[in-house]
Amino acid sequence: MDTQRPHRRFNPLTGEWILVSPQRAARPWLGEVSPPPPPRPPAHDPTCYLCPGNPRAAGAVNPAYSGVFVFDNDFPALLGSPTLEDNTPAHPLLRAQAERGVCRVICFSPRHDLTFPELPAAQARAVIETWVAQCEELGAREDIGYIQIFENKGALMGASNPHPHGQLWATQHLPTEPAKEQRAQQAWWAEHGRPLLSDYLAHERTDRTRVLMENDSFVCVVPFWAVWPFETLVVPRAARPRLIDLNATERADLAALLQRLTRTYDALFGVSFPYSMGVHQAPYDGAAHPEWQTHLHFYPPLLRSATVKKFLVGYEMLAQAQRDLTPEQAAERLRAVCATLDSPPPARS
Ligand code: H2U
Ligand code: ZN
Repeated sequence: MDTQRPHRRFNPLTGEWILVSPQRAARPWLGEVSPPPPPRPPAHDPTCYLCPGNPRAAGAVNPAYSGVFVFDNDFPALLGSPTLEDNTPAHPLLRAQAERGVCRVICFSPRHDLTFPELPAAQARAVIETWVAQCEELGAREDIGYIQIFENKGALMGASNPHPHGQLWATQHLPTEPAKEQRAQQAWWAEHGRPLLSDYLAHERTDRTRVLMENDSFVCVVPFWAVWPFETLVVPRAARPRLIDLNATERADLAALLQRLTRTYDALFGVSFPYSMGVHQAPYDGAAHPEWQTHLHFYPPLLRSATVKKFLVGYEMLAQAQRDLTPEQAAERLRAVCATLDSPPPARS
């Protein structure tokens, strides 16, 4: 197949197709003059509701924390008790279920001005350790079935504050996206007896075209079925259904790889690169789930420069996802940028 002509690709994790139109990316990449980056925020912002010692919007006051700081979201999307009684629907097309859960905010650092790629290595490791500790705690609860960890970075992705932070929403039920992945991974396991993502990774590590970076424990690829221009997928090399299955070396290797990946992103267009990222993992439902392989998705919206964003609208909303640049071209560009990162950015005081 000529991959420089329009074609569609299948996402085996979700069962969805993506239209790839590489001929559109052949138009010249000219004339983009990016505006100067916004001024750096201060190390501590007295008006920030995430900085140590500051009051939050609903009245609580943050402690003078020095590491990672987790608090219950003051405006949670989920409550600890059922919000709606399960009942027989008035019509079979009108189904509803009670949902309960926990929403937390995870501040990555007391420093208001450092993004994840700029954190000292030990602090990035502390973020991963916190994710795992949160999953240990919440996953053990009877009323929690799934834990979604994510970060919205940058105003372009709707982050409300530059202070480095992520969130955790833990629910009783398995949400839509991981539920699609669960169905696909279960079907692959039933047929082949191996995790879908282990088989995919084995192919990519042999092929190399879409591999961006790897270390002893993790591999990062631009997936064959990527939708966002510079979308990436980070997968452990060993079989690890959940975040809590990673050993200490793997947790440290994950932190190191995520810093290298996000530094690569920042260097691509010379801006603090916006994205939504998150961890997918097996449900915390008491079953082993050998079909599952935990992984992280990065969905960055930027397409051609610091200011040109890819919108998923119109055809994407109504028909199917579509991209211009091929995943192989994206991987090549990111690899070239990554090769120039020989040392971490200079430390700021
Ligand atoms: P985002 O930047 O990804 O929107 O995350 C900020 C979260 O912080 C958001 O969910 C919560 C918001 O509800 N928040 C608090 O819990 N307390 C506050 O004082 C302000 C924001
Ligand atoms: Zn702050």
